[in-house]
Amino acid sequence: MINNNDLAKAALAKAAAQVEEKLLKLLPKAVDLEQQVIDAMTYALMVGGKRIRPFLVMESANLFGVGKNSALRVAAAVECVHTYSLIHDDLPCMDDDDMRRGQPSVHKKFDEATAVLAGDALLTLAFEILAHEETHSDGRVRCELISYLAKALGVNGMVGGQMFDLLAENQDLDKVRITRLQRMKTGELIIFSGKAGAILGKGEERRRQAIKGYSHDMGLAFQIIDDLLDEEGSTEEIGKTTGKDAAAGKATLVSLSGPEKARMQAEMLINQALRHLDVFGEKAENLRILAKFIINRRR
Ligand code: GRG
Repeated sequence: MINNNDLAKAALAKAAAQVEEKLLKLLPKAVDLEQQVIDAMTYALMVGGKRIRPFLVMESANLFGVGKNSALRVAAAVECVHTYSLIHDDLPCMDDDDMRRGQPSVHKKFDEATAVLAGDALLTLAFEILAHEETHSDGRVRCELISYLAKALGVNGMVGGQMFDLLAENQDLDKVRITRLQRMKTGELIIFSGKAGAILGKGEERRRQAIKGYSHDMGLAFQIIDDLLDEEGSTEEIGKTTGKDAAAGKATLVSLSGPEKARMQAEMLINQALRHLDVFGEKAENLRILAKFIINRRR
C-alpha cells in the first residue's frame, strides 16, 4: 500500500520538476564575465532541495483557481528567495557551513564574493519576476505580492530573525521568544508561500485566513522537526552539517522542552494546520499530505 510519505514525495517531485523548468527559463543570460554569478545561482538552485515552499504556492494557487503560469512564476520567485537565504546563511560570517543539500555550499564551490553576489542576485530576481505582468495582469495584485514578500524578508521577517538568531547564541530564551524568532526567520516566508495563491486569486477573507493559519502552523511544526533532525539525524541523511545548534549553544524548542515534548508540540501544530484546511474540502488533499509528511520527514 502507498503510504503518506510516498504520496508526498511523488507530489513534491512533480511540482519540483515544473518549478525547476521555470527557474531555468527565468535565470538571466550573461554576455561576459558576469557569467560566474549566473553559474553560482544556477548551481545553488539546481543542486536539489525539497521545494516545499514552491509546492505550497502551487497548491494554494490551485485552491484559489489561479492559472498555472502565474503560480509557477511565484513559486519560482519563492525558491529564488529561499535559495538566497541558504547561500547567505552558509557564509563564514553567518553559520559557516561547508555543505548544503548534500553538496559543497556556494562559497566553497565558488568563492565568498561570488556567493554574496549570487544570493543578492537571486533576491532581486525574485522581485523582478513578481513585478512582471506575466505574473498577474492586475498591477495591484503584483504590488500586494511584492509588498507581502518584502515584509516577510525584512527586519520584521527573515533578516530580523537571522539577526536575532546570530545574537541569541548562549542566551536563555523562553518559549515565546524562540517561537517569535522562528516565525521571523523561516515562518514568514512559508506564510507568504501559502498566502500567495489567495493573493493571486483575490480570495475572500475567510479562505485567506484559513490558508494563512495552515501555513503558520505547518511552518512552526516544520521548524521544530528541523531542530529535531539537527539533534538526532546524521549529516549523510540530512545533507547538511547536523548538531550545530547544540554546539553553538542555540536555544530551540527542542533544547528547551526536550525531544519528546517538542515532537508532541509539532504534532499538535500539524493537527491544527489540518483543521484550517476543512474549509477547502477535497481540493486541499495535497496540503494534507504535505502536513503529514512534515511530521514524519527524515531530511
Ligand atoms: C541570511 C537573511 C538570511 C537569512 C537566513 C532561512 C535562513 C535565514 C537560514 C536557513 C538556515 C536554516 C537551516 C534554517 C532552518 C529551517 C530551514 C529554512 C531549513 C532549510 O529549508 P528546507 O529544509 O531546505 O526546505 P531545502 O534544501 O529542502 O530547500
